[in-house]
Amino acid sequence: MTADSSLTAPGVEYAATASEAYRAALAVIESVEPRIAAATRKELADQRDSLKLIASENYASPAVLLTMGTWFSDKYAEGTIGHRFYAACQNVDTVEALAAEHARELFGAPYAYAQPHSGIDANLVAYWAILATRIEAPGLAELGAKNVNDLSEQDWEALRAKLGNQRLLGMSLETGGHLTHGFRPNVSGKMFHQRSYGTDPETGLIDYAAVAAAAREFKPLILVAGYSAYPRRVNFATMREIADEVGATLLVDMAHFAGLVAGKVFTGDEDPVPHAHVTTTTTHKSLRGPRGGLVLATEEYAPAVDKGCPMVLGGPLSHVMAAKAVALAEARQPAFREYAQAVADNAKALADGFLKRGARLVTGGTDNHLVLLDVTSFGLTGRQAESALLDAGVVTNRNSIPADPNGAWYTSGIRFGTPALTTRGFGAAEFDRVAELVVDVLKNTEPAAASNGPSKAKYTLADGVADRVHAASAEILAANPLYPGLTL
Ligand code: DSN
Repeated sequence: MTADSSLTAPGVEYAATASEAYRAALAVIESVEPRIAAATRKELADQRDSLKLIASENYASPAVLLTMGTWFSDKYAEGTIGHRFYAACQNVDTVEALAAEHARELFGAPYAYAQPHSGIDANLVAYWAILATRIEAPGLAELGAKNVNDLSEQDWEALRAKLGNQRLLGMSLETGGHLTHGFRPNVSGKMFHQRSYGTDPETGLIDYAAVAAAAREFKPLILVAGYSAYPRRVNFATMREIADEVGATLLVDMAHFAGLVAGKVFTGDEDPVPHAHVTTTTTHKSLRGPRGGLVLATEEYAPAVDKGCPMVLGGPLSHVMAAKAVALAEARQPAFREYAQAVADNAKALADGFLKRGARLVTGGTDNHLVLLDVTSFGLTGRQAESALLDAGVVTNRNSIPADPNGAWYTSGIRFGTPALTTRGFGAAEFDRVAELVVDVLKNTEPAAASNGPSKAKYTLADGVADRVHAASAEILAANPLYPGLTL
């Protein structure tokens, strides 16, 4: 397999080798549990046959996927590189060091920690590292302890009293923030006194003056920037100014747009890494790697982040760290920059395709990888729209919109993302066609009646529409195959 294992590369030299590898793997699995082999085959067929528009999903390369299926999965390696609580971790050390090196080089970060299993783990590591650096370190000095392991139960008691009063300011879930940014039912909303900033009700955009005013009043220890459903870029230099003014640590969660940072679409004030004290991400969204997390930090926060295990994490997933190293190596190739730019260009084409067909978009458009469509203009809830689209082979997810009249379960929005279909080779023309197909489905969907008015969940999709959309998308999908040349 060459470095150029881009999924859309013509010639697909890797395909024959990858096909052999997967056929062999499935034969082995089949001999033990044939239903799992069958489900694995079916999952590929289903992914090949649908328009995957979930903004947080992608298609990792065969190199990344194959890296996860090895005996690194069998190894325990709690601890850090060169300092493990288990014997025989020399190869895990190699893997983790390479993942961290690629991450540092790719993002220009002084320090990278590749152990988090997910984005939520990465954020928990970051929160505890910030607390440890900001709160525990002075405490440790006062107590004459070298590190947290030296603390007595009484010392911990004293520190817990200080920890429990810490404040966190993050973007609200309904305006695009993430659960882990202080949402009440999440541990982040329980371990901190939290407050949220939203977006301007007219424009839907982050109002930096309002964020600054909230920060001045609330005086958070941690200011969180980053989002899961905000279709715009963020000025991280301004966020850092706000954090500095109130003495907060700036944590940026770039899980959604890490690929656009890696691909140098977001640079300068839009690149979080030079501005944030700590940056977290997942590796499987626009970054196109394995499912997992990553933390980047300044020298100041690095020692505490490095203690993610045992503070928050147990044994690292060495096979996934290996796949992170492979994915990050791919993201350092020039082709990844072209991919990242195409992701952003395609989101714009999708947004324009919706707008010219009369749909309403939160913020009126996009300049990142996602588009948030307000489906109330079609008389639908997000739940109805999501289900009707799925009937037609269009895979999306419902999402709240600011001041959502339908709440967080039914919602009023559909979130679309371009990372996955861009990996398949879709361009602006294909995304315009996708917009046309989506609007066709939504215009032909009606809420069903319930005993007390229109249902928020049930709907009817006019006859023939699902077949029509399936047929149209089958043509575009066939022209842009997933894992071209890969046969099972
Ligand atoms: N579940 C991810 C998303 O869809 O945005 C975030 O955790």
